[in-house]
Amino acid sequence: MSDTIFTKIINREIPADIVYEDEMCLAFKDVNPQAPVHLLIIPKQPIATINDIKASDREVVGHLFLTASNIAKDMGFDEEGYRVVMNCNEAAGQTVFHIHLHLLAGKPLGWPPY
Ligand code: IU
Repeated sequence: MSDTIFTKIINREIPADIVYEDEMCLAFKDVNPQAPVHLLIIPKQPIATINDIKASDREVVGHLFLTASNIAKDMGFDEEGYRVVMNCNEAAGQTVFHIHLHLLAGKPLGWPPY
């Protein structure tokens, strides 16, 4: 797949407010937050959409969820609650084609999300 803006963030070619990084993933603040806390958790390995996840990616994809859980706990949202969501393709609202978990917290979140 071609690089997206998220590869540029990983490579520090453009700035982002990075809150966590390890060998597999990066978490940073969304530039257009939809909640008081709105982070994006992305794999360093680019995968365009959920449709492109392979069995061999299960460790990295699982790691995104574990990272979301750890960040939410560190920020104290594990009791109150938070939302983790990943959009797939345009109709679901995906605009950047490098998979990312949205971590939203800090206010009551409505359901369904439309
Ligand atoms: P989506 O699920 O693909 O719609 O989410 C993409 C998110 O990336 C969206 O919430 C944007 O606000 C966010 N974002 C960003 O944080 N920094 C950027 O440079 C760009 C998009 I482009």
